[in-house]
Amino acid sequence: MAVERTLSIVKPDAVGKNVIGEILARFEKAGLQIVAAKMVKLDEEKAGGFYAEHKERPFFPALVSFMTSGPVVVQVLEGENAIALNRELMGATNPQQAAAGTIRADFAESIDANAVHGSDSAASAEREIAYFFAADEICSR
Ligand code: RTP
Ligand code: MG
Repeated sequence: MAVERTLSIVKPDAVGKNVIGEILARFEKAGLQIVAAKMVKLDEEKAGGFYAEHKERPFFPALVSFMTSGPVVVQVLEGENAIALNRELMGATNPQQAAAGTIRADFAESIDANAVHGSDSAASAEREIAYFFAADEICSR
């Protein structure tokens, strides 16, 4: 397995619940390293551009509205198999279908307010990391 990087976002609902640390601890305990991190308040343009692949979907306006409703914590996670490992730790998009012990099962309220984002492929990870971080803001250890 290769060392990969993936983009993770602690979404506004989880920031509002004060569980940023609990979520980041799960990544570290699973062997992923946080190699970049920042808290930002997204505006409509930044959130809409991030989720551009969903632009035509009926849930897009609600998604943008939710993602701009409060600050988020954006991170780059690095480690073996980081992209799939993070998706496993997150659990299914709809928390009602998320496996027990996953981040979404434990912290998410609904399919709209679902605590975390994680890149879904190597191509997405590359685009999403560059969308939020300059190369010199990422510190591999
Ligand atoms: P994310 O991109 O946020 O990590 O979530 P994901 O890969 O698990 O799900 P994705 O299909 O990429 O959808 C992005 C976000 O849009 C909302 N969504 N709502 N009502 C619906 O049918 C629906 N489908 C997706 C979710 O909040 C999801 O996280
Ligand atoms: Mg997605």
